[in-house]
Amino acid sequence: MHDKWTKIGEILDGKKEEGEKVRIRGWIYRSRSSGGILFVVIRDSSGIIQAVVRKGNVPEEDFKNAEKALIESSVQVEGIVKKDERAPGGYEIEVKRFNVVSFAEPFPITENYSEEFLLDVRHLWLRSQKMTNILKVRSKVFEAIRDFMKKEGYYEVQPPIITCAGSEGGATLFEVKYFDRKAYLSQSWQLYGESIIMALEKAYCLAPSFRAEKSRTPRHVTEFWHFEVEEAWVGMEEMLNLAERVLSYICRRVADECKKELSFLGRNVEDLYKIEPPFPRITYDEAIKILREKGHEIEYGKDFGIIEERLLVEGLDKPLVITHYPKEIMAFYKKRDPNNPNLTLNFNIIANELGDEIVDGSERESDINEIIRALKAQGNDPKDFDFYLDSRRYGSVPHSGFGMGVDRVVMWICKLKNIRDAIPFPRTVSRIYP
Ligand code: NSS
Repeated sequence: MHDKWTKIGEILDGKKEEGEKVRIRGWIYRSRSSGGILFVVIRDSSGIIQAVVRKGNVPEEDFKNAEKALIESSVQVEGIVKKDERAPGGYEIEVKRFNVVSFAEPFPITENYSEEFLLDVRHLWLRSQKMTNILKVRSKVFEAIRDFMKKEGYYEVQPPIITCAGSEGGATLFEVKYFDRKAYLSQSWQLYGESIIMALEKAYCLAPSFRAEKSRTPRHVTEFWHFEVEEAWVGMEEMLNLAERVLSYICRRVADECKKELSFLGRNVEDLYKIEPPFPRITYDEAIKILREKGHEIEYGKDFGIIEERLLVEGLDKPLVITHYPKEIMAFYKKRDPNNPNLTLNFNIIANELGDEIVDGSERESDINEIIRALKAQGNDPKDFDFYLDSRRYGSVPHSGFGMGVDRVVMWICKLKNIRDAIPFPRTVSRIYP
């Protein structure tokens, strides 16, 4: 046996000659036998391929072991590459040696499974082709974000996860017993981000955020990955432009580099190449008008939920930007619009097709008294935010930022129905196992 291991994907990509000897290693994906021949489909991280084990072509013990080995047994196989139109992927391996590394017990995931059961055995379901493809796209999304931000000159910063105050309201704060005090899991790096940019000017983080969301919706989890940007000396327009460009870059990178995965998941890559700035753009007031024209009655001043966002993106082939929401429903840090103090200089980006908010951004309020007023109006004690107020006391500058829900972006790109499927081990109100 030669030393080098071949990845199954290399064979499927035609990188091995017909008749070439290869050695692969992986797990049994499925297996059937027919008159002294075993058809064993083997998977590794790069794909699946059929291995044909014929009695008499392999040592007797190898054949017995191959016959005995159940699904998910780990194996090492040596054989000859053959082109075969009928085989899944167009290639198969004529096996010469079949070595079982570890015999698996009967695998609990069979043909008929419920969503709940698959979540109970998530650690095993991750081995499915569906989850493997999603996780590859997810990895590419993170890679794309980091590459884009590096190219644009932003510093990556690691914010704290255990925090003293939240920026997104008390209702969704996870409390942590912290020795003899209370602390909270981070909802957003926002308060820290606004302090950090007084040093770094251009900064971002990729970190988990936590929300004690009781709502059981297909777009909420209690732990999500948050890509947040904060930048000194820029206003809302520039920040919105950055959010559009990074989203477009993510889509292009995934379309360029994950074609096979996207096709498996049923996503047309051409649709991703269309995600080019500028995105269509309306104000909150215009959105209210459109909703009412569509026959959806909504009170002015209410935040949009899933129903409104889905109605608004109907028929669009790019994400929708909604700007200038009413001040009263916005977090304390969003800057008032100088032209209309009832509104803020903020933007949300709603993913087309999906109809979920993937980005929330704004210019930040510069008037410390206005921040204190809004903090109190939203039931906060300004004392808990004193360090944050220092970012306004000591040489503040105009600045803006946004937060992007990365899991929702993955859900959108992979055309998933539930955010849970975008995450290896999703956390929801009812689930922290496995
Ligand atoms: O609450 S946000 O709308 N905004 C913030 O946290 C700001 N402090 C961000 C900033 O300006 N630095 O959350 C931002 C995004 C939102 O648009 C969603 O895409 C996502 O984070 N998000 C979530 N994803 C999954 N599950 C939950 N529960 C969730 N909450 C927000």
